[in-house]
Amino acid sequence: MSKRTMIHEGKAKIIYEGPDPGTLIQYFKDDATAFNAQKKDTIAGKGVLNNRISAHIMTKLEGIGIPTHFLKSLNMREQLVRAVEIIPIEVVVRNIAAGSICKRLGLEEGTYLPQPLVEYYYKDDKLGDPMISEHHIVTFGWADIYELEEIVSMSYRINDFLNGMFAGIGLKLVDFKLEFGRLYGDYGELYIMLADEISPDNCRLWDAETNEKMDKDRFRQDLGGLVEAYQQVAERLGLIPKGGIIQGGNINEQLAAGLGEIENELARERRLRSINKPKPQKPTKV
Ligand code: AIR
Ligand code: ASP
Repeated sequence: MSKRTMIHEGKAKIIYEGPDPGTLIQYFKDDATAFNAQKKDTIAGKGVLNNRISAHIMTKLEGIGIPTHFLKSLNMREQLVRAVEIIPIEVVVRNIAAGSICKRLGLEEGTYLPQPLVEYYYKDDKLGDPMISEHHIVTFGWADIYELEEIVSMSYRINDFLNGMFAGIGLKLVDFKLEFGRLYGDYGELYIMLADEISPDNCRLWDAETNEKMDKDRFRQDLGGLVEAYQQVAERLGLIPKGGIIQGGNINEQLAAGLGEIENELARERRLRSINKPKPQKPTKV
């Protein structure tokens, strides 16, 4: 690992150069941060669980025709992904009010929204990821209208799919954050694909019966039991054996290793779908 070229170190992941051109290795750290890294901690096993959960969800999304950067699981903490050009926008989809929308609009936590809501934030830690509109995105050229349309339609489809998937295991999908990237094909075609990760670090998940929080809010709000909650999510998804792979802060290495192989079988059957992007024009209105 020491010989590898690090491309980028983020708050929860490290990106290394991949074995082949056009590939990267995504390493999941145990670090947890919140409120733009003002709050920090290391939580043993979090990276292993997020790697596993995210690999599973990305594979399922590929199965319904959502192109993702995920190629395959490599080991407990690493996955091979396609090198994409990250679009600097965080797309948040909300079904139930929680977190920043409650503060911003004075909504009571737990209020069901009349319909799923898509929001955009500009991905810039120095600015604290400010909320933006579609007009900001197009005006500053972070994405064009065709890309944005693709991103929004993918986000709604992902929401539909994940809502069903989590409902099936007794969890409410309150909200989640997505990131997308561009991949250029050999013939100049453009693929927009889901990037980053989907895990309890960037979804809010509540137990359907008790409304108990099973996501990073356990850390943000000092509720404790973060790894236990993430394990519960992984266990309900059928990804780890009952009782979990992290016990008393220690990872059962034997159990954790090799858990990704089923997903890798599925990942081999990947399809790509390009968007027909005409020559960019300067749009005036979205
Ligand atoms: N999120 C946003 N920035 C980073 C992350 N992880 C996720 C949160 C939450 C959703 O986006 O984890 O699921 C909305 O966050 P907020 O803070 O805007 O309410
Ligand atoms: N991940 C972001 C941070 O570290 C925001 C959050 O999840 O609260 O600050």
